[in-house]
Amino acid sequence: MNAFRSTRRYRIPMAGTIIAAAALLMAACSSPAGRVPLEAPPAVTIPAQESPPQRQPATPPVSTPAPETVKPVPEARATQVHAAFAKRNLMKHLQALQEIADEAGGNRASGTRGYEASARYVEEQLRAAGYKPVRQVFTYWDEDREVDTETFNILADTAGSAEHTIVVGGHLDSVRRGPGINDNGSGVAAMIETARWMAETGIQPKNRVRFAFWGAEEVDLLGSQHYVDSLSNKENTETMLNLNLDMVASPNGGRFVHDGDGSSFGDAAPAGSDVIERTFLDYFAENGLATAPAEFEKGDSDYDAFMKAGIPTGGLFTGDEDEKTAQQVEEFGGTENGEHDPCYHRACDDTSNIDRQLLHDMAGALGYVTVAFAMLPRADSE
Ligand code: DTR
Ligand code: ZN
Ligand code: ZN
Repeated sequence: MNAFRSTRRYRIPMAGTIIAAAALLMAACSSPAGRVPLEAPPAVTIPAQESPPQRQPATPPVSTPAPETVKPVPEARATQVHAAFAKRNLMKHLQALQEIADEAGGNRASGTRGYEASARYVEEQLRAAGYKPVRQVFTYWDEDREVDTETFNILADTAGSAEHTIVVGGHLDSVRRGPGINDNGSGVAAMIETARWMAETGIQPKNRVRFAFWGAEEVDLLGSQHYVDSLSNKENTETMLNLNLDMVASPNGGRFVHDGDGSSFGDAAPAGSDVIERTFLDYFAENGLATAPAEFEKGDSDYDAFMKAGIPTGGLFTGDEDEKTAQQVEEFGGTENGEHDPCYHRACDDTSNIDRQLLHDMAGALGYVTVAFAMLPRADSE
């Protein structure tokens, strides 16, 4: 699989090019007629309530000469956020998830006591920060064991307008073969710390941020699909965007940002995904950190359900079993021809399988982009 192309993509963010696209994103998700894509939209027919809205696939965005991004809030500029996350204890969450797996037979897979204990840990962390997490239960047929299995997502909301909801998602379950510390304890740790950081800074989000810890991703992306399928048409159009975090601390990894504008892979991510990508790129450029685009591959992670539903999507990834190219070594360091994560889906995906610097870089990016969208619209945007 060639999930991403390693192209250096430093870019100095442009002052004064900010808000038009983001404002359209917001207007789109509150429009009574449904989401309005940023590019000239094909006609969209919203069917009856029983089935999820079937949108026309977004037209591949044409390249824009002056990229629009979402401006940072003044008190949360990219370098400040990076510095703030460098001091946050992300590893403690990974150590806790490791202990949970150790006590539960070596994994945290959906439907097991390792998953239940992982969920309780996440819920405690969220409650201690003032959130009120809820479980969204669903069942699925476990083909290996030939049993109906019950599992759940965990959802926790900030204050802010529900008409412009930002879903920050990452899967909480591991495979049965290992503890899943990079895949996806790393994404979970970044989400918990973003939630805690937002609560601690006292920031008042204008738009609701919903932190979503998905179940059964490793079965077949089931939790995120269940969530999207459960949205009414109104809730669908009120979902401003999805940010996906799945594997963000690969030991031989890179800083991969999903190709929302289709400039690298020509994929048709829903209109608005370009703004998300550029906002992530601003964070990395401001911090002098190299990135490379990651392809949105169907069926690869929890962004899939959102994309199929026409919801703008973006996210971060640091690589799985693919091998590192010479160019990626130039950009990110590491070992040429080594797997980005040699312990992918293995028992050795433990706390030693983590690039801590990468974890902090990516968690800061999540914090920055989440808050940038949560604070829209900004009167002082220029
Ligand atoms: N679905 C992930 C691994 C994975 C493969 N490609 C991507 C791209 C973006 C994020 C994650 C992934 C897993 O959980 O195994
Ligand atoms: Zn996995
Ligand atoms: Zn994963």
